[in-house]
Amino acid sequence: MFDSLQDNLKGAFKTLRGKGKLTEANMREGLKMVEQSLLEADVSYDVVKEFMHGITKEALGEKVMLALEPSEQFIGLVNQELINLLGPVEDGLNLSKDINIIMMCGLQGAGKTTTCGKLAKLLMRQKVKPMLVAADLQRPAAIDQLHVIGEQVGVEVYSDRDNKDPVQVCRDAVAKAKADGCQVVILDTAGRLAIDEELMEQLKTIDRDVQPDHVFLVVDGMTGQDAVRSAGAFHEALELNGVVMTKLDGDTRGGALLSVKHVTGVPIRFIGVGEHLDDLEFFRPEGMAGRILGQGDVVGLFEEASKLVDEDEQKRMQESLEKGQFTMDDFRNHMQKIAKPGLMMKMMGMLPGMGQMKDMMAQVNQEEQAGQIKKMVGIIDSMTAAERKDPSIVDARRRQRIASGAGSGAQQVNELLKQYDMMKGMMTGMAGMGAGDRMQKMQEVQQAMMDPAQRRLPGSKKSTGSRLSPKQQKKRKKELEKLRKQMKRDKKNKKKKPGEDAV
Ligand SMILES: Nc1nc2c(ncn2[C@@H]2O[C@H](COP(=O)(O)OP(=O)(O)OP(=O)(O)O)[C@@H](O)[C@H]2O)c(=O)[nH]1
Ligand SMILES: [Mg+2]
Repeated sequence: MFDSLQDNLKGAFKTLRGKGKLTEANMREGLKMVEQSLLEADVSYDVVKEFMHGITKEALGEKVMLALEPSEQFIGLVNQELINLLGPVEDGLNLSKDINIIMMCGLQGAGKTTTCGKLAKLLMRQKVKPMLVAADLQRPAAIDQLHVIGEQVGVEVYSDRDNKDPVQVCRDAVAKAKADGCQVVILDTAGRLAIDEELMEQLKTIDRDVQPDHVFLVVDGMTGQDAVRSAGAFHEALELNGVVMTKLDGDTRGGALLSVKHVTGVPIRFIGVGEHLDDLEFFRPEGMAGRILGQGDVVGLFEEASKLVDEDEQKRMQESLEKGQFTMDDFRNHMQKIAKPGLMMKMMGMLPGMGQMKDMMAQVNQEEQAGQIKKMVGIIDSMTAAERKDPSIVDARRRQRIASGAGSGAQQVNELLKQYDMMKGMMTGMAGMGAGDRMQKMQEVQQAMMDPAQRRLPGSKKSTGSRLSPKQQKKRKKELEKLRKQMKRDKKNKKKKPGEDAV
């Protein structure tokens, strides 16, 4: 994800690292490189300007310049500014009502229908019963597509092929969902090539009539600043409370992701990271900042990992982990699950301090990666049942035997045993905790890796993504209009290029 932005930022940090003492000129050079990285990643001009304004003063202040490791402090600053830029975002979805309605909208091909399916799957993992609604009556094939996805996910799909009125379809669907005991209704609406009056009117009518609790805009992350512009236009019409940014698995530069919250005030709530229906993640600014800076995303990693195990298995695991048991067989199970094309790379990217390892892995092709895991599994299979249960009984002689049985070296057996020990410690250490504590713990680990300086971007929008009442919406529109006029006046008064603050 955002490889070139990551590399460029890494370059900026490298210029500061290893210098015995930093001069102001060094620091300014580092700042300039950060600015350049953001501009190259297609981050909007104004956002870059504010971003640089936010970090420059502190980077040149005593706290950073005179610190023992100024480069680490500097990374901390950039990290915090990224978090400020991307957040805050409410945790999860507030689905406290008996029936919660989510409307998905966006331009043609952005990924609405796919995201509806992904979201349904994610909700089902959380024990929530969703219903998908085919409110895209533009093309008959759209209804079929949703049914296919519904079948894959195993979720009810409501459609009415004889009805030409999407509002009526949504209304009927909500009634049906209530009758069927569904807690969440997800409306898959029609898309257009460009924003037009007719589409907006249709969406506004659905919004007025069905009053969704969430209106999410699905934007294609590959389209860069166009995505941000369309988000602005949709927000004007619909008072969005979240963006789903899709196709971040592709060759995107990151500009849209880093600009959208600041430009429109609407936070990203989810990101789409692939075509598969499992490829939807809750958006967490801390995790994303960590990934961009190569610091890892521990919470994201655990969320990914938990998708790999089904519920029964999870329960069984939990029970044995609580007794402090994590055998080689469990370890083998885990390894085999990760040995899917692409998955290992993705997870590597979320592991703290694994940036370099990831680069190395990227040079090894997928088959070789799978081959490595096969080798590890081979080693485990060469152990006796007793050894798999308690590998501490493996002595030097047995190590040699196992190695020759598996066609590898004693060194590899050693490595494997070490990895197993590490994983066991981590797994059993967390087993005694409840889900909430575990999340807390992981967040602490993540935070411990960053500079916890809590600062906020001046002027950054603080919407966390909960929907406003019609009265609040009116008030906000007025405020926004006022702000816009003010900004226009300011712009006239001083036409400043980004970077004047920085250098
Ligand atoms: N790589 C990748 N592809 C995605 C992602 N999300 C959606 N797609 C693909 O994008 C294409 C369009 O997705 P749809 O879900 O049909 O888009 P839509 O917004 O419903 O399109 P319309 O209904 O025509 O307006 C499909 O080929 C999806 O597989 C993603 O996160 N990553
Ligand atoms: Mg669609």
